[in-house]
Amino acid sequence: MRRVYMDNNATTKVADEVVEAMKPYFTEMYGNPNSLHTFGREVHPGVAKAIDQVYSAINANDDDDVIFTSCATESNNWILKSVWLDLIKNGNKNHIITTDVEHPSILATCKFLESQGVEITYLPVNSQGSISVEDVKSAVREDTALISVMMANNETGAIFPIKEIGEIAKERDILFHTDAVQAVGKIPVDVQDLGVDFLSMSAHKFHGPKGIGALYIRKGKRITPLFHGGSQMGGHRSGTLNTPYIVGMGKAIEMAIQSLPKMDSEVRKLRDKLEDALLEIPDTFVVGERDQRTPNTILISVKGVEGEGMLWDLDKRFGIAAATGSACASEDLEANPVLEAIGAEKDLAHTAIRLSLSRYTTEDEVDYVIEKFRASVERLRAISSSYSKVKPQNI
Ligand code: C6P
Repeated sequence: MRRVYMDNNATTKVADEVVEAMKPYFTEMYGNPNSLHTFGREVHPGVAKAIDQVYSAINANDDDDVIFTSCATESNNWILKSVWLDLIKNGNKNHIITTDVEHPSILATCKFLESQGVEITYLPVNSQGSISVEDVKSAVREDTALISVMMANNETGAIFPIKEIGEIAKERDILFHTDAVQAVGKIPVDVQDLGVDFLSMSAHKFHGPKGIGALYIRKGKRITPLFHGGSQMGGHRSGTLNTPYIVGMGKAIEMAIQSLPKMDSEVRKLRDKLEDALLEIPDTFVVGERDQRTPNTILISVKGVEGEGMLWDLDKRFGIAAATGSACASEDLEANPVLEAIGAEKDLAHTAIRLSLSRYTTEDEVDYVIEKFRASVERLRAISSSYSKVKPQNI
C-alpha cells in the first residue's frame, strides 16, 4: 500500500544530508571532546560548526548561551524548574504566566510547580487559538517570575505574539521563555527581534535526529543546572556531549533555515490547496486564520466523525499518517485539548484531525490525501449515528 506521511508536527524524517553528516561521528570520530588526545580533539571542529549553525539560525549573539539538551521536553522542564529553584524558592517571587494550550512538557511541569506552592496563571485562547497581549498585561503581578508562551501551537499551528509579549516582559523586568519547537524551520525565529530570554527547540521537528534539542539562554540570564557534574556546556549541563546528534542538529537547522522560503511559498501553497479541498466537505471547519498559522499545519474538525476512527481509517485503508492532536497525548482518547480550550463543544472536540506537511511533501501526495480523506469521511459519516446535516455550532 502507498504510504503518505502527514504528521510532520509529531516528528519528521531525518534528511539524508543530516544522516551523512552524523555518520563519521559514530564510526571514526568517536572521541570524547573533553579528552586531550587527538581522538578527542579531532571532534572539536564538527561540534563548533554545529554550535555556529544553531547560533546563526536563531541570530544568537556570541556571548549568549545555547545548551544542547536531550529534547525540548528537557529544555522546557529545565527552564521552569530553574526559575522555581532560583527565583521562587530562594527569592520573593511566586508566580508564572503561561497559556492553556502549551505542550504537556510545559503544562505538566506547571502542575508539578503548583503542587509545590507556585501560583500559575493559564491564559485562555480565543477562537483563532491564539492569546491576547492585553490578557498577558493584565495577568502580570509584582511577584511574576516568568512568562512562558509558545511561539507556535503544535496542534493548530497558531502563531503567538511573542515579540509583543517580549516587550511587556522587558518593561516589567520579568523573565521570558518561548517554546519555539513548532516555529523553528517553519517561520523565522530571531531571538534578538523577539526579545526572549530563553527559547526551546528540538531537532526532530526539522528533519534532524530524535533525542537532541537545545535551550537558548540570553547573556546574563541565570539558569540553575539540571544535571550537576563535569564542566561540559560551561557546567550548565554536565554529561559527555552527544557529538553525532549535535552535528546532526547543526546540519538540520542550517538546512531548515535555507528552506524557509520554500516553506513560505511551496509548502504553504500545498497546505492551502489541501485545506481548500477539505473545507469543501460539508460541516467541516479549520481552527485559525491561515496567515496567522505556520505554513504547514491544518487542524480540521469533521462533524460527526470521531478523530480516532478517522485516523485509523486513513492509516489502515489508505496508508495516510495523520494525528488527532499532539502525538504524546494520542493514547488518551480525550477530546482535543486545543479545541476544548477555544470553546468547542465536547462532541466537536472529539472530531479533530491534524495534518502537517513538510518540505518533502509533494503535490501528488496532497492530491492522494484529498481523495482518500473525502472517501474516509463519507464512509465514516454513513455509519455514524451522531451525524446529521445540521450546521456546526459557530465557534
Ligand atoms: N510535539 C506533537 O505531536 P520533544 O519531543 O520533547 O523534543 O518535544 C516536545 C514538544 C515541545 N513543545 C512543542 C510545542 C511540541 O510540539 C513538542 C512535541 C509533538 O505535537 C509530539 S507530542
